[in-house]
Amino acid sequence: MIQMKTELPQIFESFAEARQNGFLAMKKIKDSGKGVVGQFCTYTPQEIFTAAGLVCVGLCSTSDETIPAAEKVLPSNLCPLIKSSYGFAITDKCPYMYFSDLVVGETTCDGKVKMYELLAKIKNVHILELPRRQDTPEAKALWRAELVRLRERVEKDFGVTITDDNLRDAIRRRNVERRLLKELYELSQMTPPPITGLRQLQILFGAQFKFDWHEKVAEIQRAIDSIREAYEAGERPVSEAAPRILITGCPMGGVTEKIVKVIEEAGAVVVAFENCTGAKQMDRQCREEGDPLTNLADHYLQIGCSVMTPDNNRFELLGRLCKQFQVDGVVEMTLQACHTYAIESHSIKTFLQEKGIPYLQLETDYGTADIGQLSTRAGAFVEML
Ligand code: BJ8
Repeated sequence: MIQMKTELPQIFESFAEARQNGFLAMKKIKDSGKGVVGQFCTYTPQEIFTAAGLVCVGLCSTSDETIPAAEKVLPSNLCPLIKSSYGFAITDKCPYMYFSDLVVGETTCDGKVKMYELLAKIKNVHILELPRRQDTPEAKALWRAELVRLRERVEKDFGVTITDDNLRDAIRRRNVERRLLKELYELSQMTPPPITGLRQLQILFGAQFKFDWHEKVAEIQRAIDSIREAYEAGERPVSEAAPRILITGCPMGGVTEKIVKVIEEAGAVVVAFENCTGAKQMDRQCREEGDPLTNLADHYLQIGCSVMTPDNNRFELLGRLCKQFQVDGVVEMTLQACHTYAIESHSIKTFLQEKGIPYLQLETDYGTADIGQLSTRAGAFVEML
């Protein structure tokens, strides 16, 4: 078991509190007359919305609460993220979805693409055509053209003008957030890490639901400072002997924190998240000089994700993080019926085997019935490290 001495200050709330507080913040935002854009994917260039003076919020749902409602329309053997997100939309149970004036999705996996067709019947939806290649001039040109189309759609729907200077300022602000969140998670390069993986995940996830930029960056900075201070004062919430785990795979948060819990209850510590909740979003800075739309297009298209073919950038980041965080093992979380991640898991396993890094794939959904089984598998994995 990880040795908890004293609790670190509660800088970011639990998932439930983060959502709850986010709801209240969203209501205030709407009351102030601001427009809201909901997004589903890390490929969405949120700088276009902030440049327009809008607030953007992630809509990927993380609980099974509305899956029965979604399954009246969608097949049951579909990814829980898609079912849950759609379920929240049709039941009006998610204020973020409810308050979104525009919902932006991309042509990522087939399940999401077809769900968006249904979503468009009840919400104002814009779909970005995401290429599946990242390295060809045609793919780059298509993606840039799609960002031009998004900018025009936002300008039309919200009656605003988005200037290049607005975009540059939005890029600069988002880069500040990226840099700070990266600084925060890189604290776990230390041995032993200064925070548990669960705490790191809570901070990364919670940061999505902070809508005031100044407050957000100040809060992340405070989190960094207090974690450092506690460590320098001798706080060691994690045992030095705990095997160091990196998590890869599908996006995480909400109920899927169960994966982190079973790993850490087995005596290991999660030091890094390569997925969309973690490094994938924060690892690189977007270029600030030059044409902002080209910079955004170049930046976002290079995100490593199993929907790309080939998906070289995911492997590059994964290999780099394994070294940087000196990991003893990698756990991949795949959501049920996520074909792209499930298929790519074979290549990930081979890639890690060649580096001599042990690998475990855990498939799960948004329920809690499999916790016993996950715990047994995580326990056996940690024991052999
Ligand atoms: S950039 S990881 S947020 S696509 S888990 S819905 S792929 S069937 S979420 Fe993702 Fe963007 Fe990639 Fe990140 Fe489909 Fe798989 Fe479900 Fe998924």
